[in-house]
Amino acid sequence: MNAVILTETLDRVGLIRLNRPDVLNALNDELMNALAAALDSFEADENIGCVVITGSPKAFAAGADIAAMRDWGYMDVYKSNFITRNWERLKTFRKPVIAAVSGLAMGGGCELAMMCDMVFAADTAKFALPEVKLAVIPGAGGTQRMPRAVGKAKAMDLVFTGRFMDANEAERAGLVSRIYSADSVLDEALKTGADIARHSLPVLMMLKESVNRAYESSLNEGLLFERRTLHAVFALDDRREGMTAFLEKRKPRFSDR
Ligand code: CO8
Repeated sequence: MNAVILTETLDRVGLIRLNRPDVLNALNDELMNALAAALDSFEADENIGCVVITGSPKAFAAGADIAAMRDWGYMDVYKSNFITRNWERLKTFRKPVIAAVSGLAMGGGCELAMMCDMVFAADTAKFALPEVKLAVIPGAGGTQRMPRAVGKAKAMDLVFTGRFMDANEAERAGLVSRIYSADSVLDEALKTGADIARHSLPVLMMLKESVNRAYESSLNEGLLFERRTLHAVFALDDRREGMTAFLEKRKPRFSDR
């Protein structure tokens, strides 16, 4: 049987490919556990500064596995704590993550992309939260992250109709940060990942935490968090090295400390 997740290390970038091609990368427990394990290992690896998650040219992921879910009842999902127990490892992952999305990102697949820090889309990418068509609702953050990304009106439009949003609309609306051709999107994500991973890792982690505060707190609390984190940066060897290298007109040599 094929592995449901394929991982590679390209210098300081960890690459994770979702790999259930027969079902358009539909997400099930096996895949989400494997994804969590891959993230654990990239988190622990001090030589990894950024992670890229991708699918196939046809599908990033077509959602949670409908065949797996069909016969579950309330007590099955409540007792086993469906989703919370193992589907949200990305939420606590501390290094930068780029989603490179080609083809379909539907339901849980769209939610997975939204758990990443940035979404790079192929011009073939299509995003949807089509759960309403199955008489279910998004369950891995779709009703919360989509309005934060694209605003309430468009989020309502997407969840009520289940329609597709193409890459251009998604970029205009703020869900996607860049669009590339289908054959270059992964390379571009890896290139950007390599550029990001050249920076000081603790500073990247502090940036991620600080931007995420914008979603999780009031403006005043967020500003205070940013200010205190900025103060903390002055404890880093890398901060002194970054400024010294600039003044000495040379490239910085970061130690991630
Ligand atoms: N789950 C299981 N199998 C799937 C899924 C899925 N989400 N999507 C596609 N497949 C399977 C198909 O059943 C088919 O299998 P088979 O070859 O054995 O018949 C195979 O993948 C290929 O699919 P199609 O033949 O349908 O391919 P098309 O190109 O004709 O159509 C579509 C592609 C439009 C993507 C179509 O497959 C489709 O509509 N899929 C369902 C998409 C969907 O509704 N996704 C949302 C699922 S619900 C959800 O994600 C949230 C639930 C809340 C929990 C959230 C946790 C993250």
